[in-house]
Amino acid sequence: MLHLFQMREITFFFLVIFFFFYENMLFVSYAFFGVVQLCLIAGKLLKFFVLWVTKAPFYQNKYLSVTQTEKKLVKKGIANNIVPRGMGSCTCIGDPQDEMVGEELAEAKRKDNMILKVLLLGAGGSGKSTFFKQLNNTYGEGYSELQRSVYKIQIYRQIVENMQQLIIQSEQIEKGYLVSGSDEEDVKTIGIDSKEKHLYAMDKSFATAANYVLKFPEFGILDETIVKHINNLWNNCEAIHRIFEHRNKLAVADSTEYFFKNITRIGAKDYVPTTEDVLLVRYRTTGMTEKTFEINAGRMKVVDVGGQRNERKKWIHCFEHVNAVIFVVSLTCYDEVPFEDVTDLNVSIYEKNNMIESLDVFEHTLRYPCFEATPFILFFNKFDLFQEKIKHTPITRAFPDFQSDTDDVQLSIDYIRQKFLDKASPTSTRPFFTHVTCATDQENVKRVFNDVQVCLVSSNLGGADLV
Ligand SMILES: Nc1nc2c(ncn2[C@@H]2O[C@H](COP(=O)(O)OP(=O)(O)O)[C@@H](O)[C@H]2O)c(=O)[nH]1
Ligand SMILES: [Mg+2]
Repeated sequence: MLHLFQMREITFFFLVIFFFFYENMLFVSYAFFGVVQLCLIAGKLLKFFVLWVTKAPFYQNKYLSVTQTEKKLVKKGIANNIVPRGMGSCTCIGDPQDEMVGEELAEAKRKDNMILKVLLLGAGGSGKSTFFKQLNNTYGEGYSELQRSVYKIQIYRQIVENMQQLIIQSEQIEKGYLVSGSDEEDVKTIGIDSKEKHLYAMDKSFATAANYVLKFPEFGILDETIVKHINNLWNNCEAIHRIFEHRNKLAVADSTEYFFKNITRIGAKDYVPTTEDVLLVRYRTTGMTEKTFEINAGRMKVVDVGGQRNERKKWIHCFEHVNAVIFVVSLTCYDEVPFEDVTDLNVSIYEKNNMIESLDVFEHTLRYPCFEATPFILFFNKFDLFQEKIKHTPITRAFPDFQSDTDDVQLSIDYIRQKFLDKASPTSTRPFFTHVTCATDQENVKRVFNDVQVCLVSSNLGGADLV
């Protein structure tokens, strides 16, 4: 209670008493100040009494550094990262009723200003960085012309490297490198019948173009000549297209087709990447990037990390104080070979499968003790590409036990989803959410992250049961 009275007031009070007894010249003036101070003290005593009797919530929270709601969250271990606005700023006592209303408003503001820390995890190529870029595009400052220009070199690299990869594979098939096993074995592992290998060999007329592309420097800038040769190979060479059909085993990104088709625009001297180019470029993330976005009037700090095997070792450092893990799964990776296992078309999709690797990474991630009670949000991503792929390639490539109608989109997704959910311990109370997503579709990302924000805020604050 003493903190209601300031030292100044107490000092004046004793001075008045002192001069009253010694009747010196300053008695009148000090007596005046003393009376005023006594009135103020009496007023404060009365106010203190009234507030105490009515147990006004304002008073109870007034001297706490966090609110009761925030205390509850911290106790539950789900809001250790709450940063209320104005923490540490000074406050003053006003009208109790105003303060009570103000407290409710402040509480709402504090909830709004919580920063939820969310980690984007998942195998390499699942779409983590694309989500991050899309969030920056939608809720961040977007990409200025200068920032988009930074991606130019990565776009050039993806085009040249992927074309080089296609040419190298064609040469290897031609040399007979891929037909060492029996015919049956070849069909099973690479999907190419050795009797058809001539279809994968490039015509001699493409030799100049192929040699030029193969010798192109790693960080070279596209010019008219390279654009002409790549255009020629992509538009006229059947073998290149046939090998491109096997890109799932070559770590050749799906978006490469888009870049090949747009190479004339990209090869122009005044080329500035569009936002679409930025979203589609495949660039292996190293290290981690984080940014806070305003979503649904709340704030979410999103952390993007590298997904390749060597990069995953670095994740451990970001595991502290996380409100949710968004685990991204590429729906289309069920017939893809992990980047680290790509050597040539000989690799068997049944032995090295990106979907199985993704399941392993998921299981491994769930086991980290610091994630024991952390909500997991599963994004089954690349729905646009999945819809196309499922028409000709069933998910039995990863899950031979899948018996259902093989080109049924919904059944296939349900099966994949269940495979991931089965990895959770049956005794675990950890909440899981799942979403089918398309990271390149801005509207879809907006909707999904709005849901994520609402779900996390309401479940964190209200302690609601999560599905
Ligand atoms: N079509 C399509 N492409 C996607 C989608 N999500 C990611 N990609 C592409 O997949 C590639 C790998 O994505 P990236 O975000 O770099 O994967 P990360 O390794 O998990 O960060 C990039 O070329 C993206 O443009 C999607 O939903 N649809
Ligand atoms: Mg990445």
